[in-house]
Amino acid sequence: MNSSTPEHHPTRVLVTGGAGFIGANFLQHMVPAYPDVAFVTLDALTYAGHRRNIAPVAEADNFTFVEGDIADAALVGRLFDEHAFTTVVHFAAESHVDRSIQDPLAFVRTNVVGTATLLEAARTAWRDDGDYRFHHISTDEVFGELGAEGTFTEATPYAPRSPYAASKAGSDHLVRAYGHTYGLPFTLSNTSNNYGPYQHPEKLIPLVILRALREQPIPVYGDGQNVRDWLHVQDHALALDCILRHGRTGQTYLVSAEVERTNLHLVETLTDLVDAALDRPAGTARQHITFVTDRPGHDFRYAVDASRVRDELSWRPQYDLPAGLEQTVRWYLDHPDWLEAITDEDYAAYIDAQYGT
Ligand code: NAD
Ligand code: TDX
Repeated sequence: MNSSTPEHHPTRVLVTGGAGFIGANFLQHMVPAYPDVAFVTLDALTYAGHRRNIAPVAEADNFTFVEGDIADAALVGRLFDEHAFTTVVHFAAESHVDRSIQDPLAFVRTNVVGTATLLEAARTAWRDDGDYRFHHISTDEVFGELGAEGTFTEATPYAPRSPYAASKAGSDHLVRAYGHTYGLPFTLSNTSNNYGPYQHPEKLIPLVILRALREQPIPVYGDGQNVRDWLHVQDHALALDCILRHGRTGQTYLVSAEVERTNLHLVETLTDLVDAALDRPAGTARQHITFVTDRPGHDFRYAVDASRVRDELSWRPQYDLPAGLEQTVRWYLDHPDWLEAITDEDYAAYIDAQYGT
């Protein structure tokens, strides 16, 4: 293993969680961009993963889909043997904070045990001095919450506050421990809230678009003054492409477009965009905004300082928030079949349990 390689040249890449929101956007960028690189995605197709998210790359010669669990050590070991991966890009996770409050152990199993299983397989397979890299995708939520001022940096101490954030923090610690103890060549990124096409409508932005479209109550937790920092998922995919090839081994990169909004401001913007796109009278969807009981332990504010990824790797976001939100609203309105498929009986049961509507 070489822990000081400055550049990495991926050849055979295992992408975990490729049928989910960010993984699918990443594959839709990478598979056509690098036709000589083989991509294998391993995804358990939980409620959050859908084959139709990877339909645009499914037929490509350099793409293979494997249905399975990252915590299945025998399967993961067999895939390493069969494909001789040079690279792992690890997205697979339980990703929704509200679900982690209902069922924390599912998060520990996938996010902690699943990540450890992948790390063990990589450590076992990568015993020579080859050009290898394990890139771990994580979240800014590992740093806890901010007050009205300040930003997270790569030096911010970990202080996770939800079971989701704690399980992601555990996975980050494991990745760094494998780097330190075994010399496993890794990079790690902590990203702010993503938005864009193919996001499951349990998350705020697609949930609001869907419910504005259907003229259903639009739930805003607490007083709507919590702040999130929003990054378009396609900009995230470009940042990951950059970090994977040019990021320094053992380094962490915080990724964000550094665009903060209160939830209420964002929800009002989205409802207005949906009305405009559907030629409805202004204010139609706003009438459905409903303040509901706050999320337990709700983090007040996230804000990320992304200067390292900008300065070291010259990455810049392409979308500003107004253009990104408009494109996103358009995408959901233009994909009624996708919305129909994803809002199945399980989704209805989840919404009923979560919101009672
Ligand atoms: P997602 O929930 O949309 O997708 C997760 C994918 O992982 C799904 O396809 C699911 O089927 C798969 N999966 C879940 N458990 C699995 C298992 N045990 N084995 C194999 N596959 C499994 O999540 P996302 O929003 O695309 O997030 C991807 C990654 O990015 C996660 O690690 C998440 O923590 C991180 N992240 C997300 C955001 C965000 O705003 N969405 C922000 C920062 C970091
Ligand atoms: O119905 C809602 N009403 C509401 O007010 C929902 C679903 C959310 N919210 C609030 C809670 C948050 O302050 O909106 C904000 C965004 O909520 P989510 O979309 O659930 O995202 P968040 O909890 O911020 O976490 C997201 O960003 C970081 C992803 O789900 C994580 O996977 C990622 O790590």
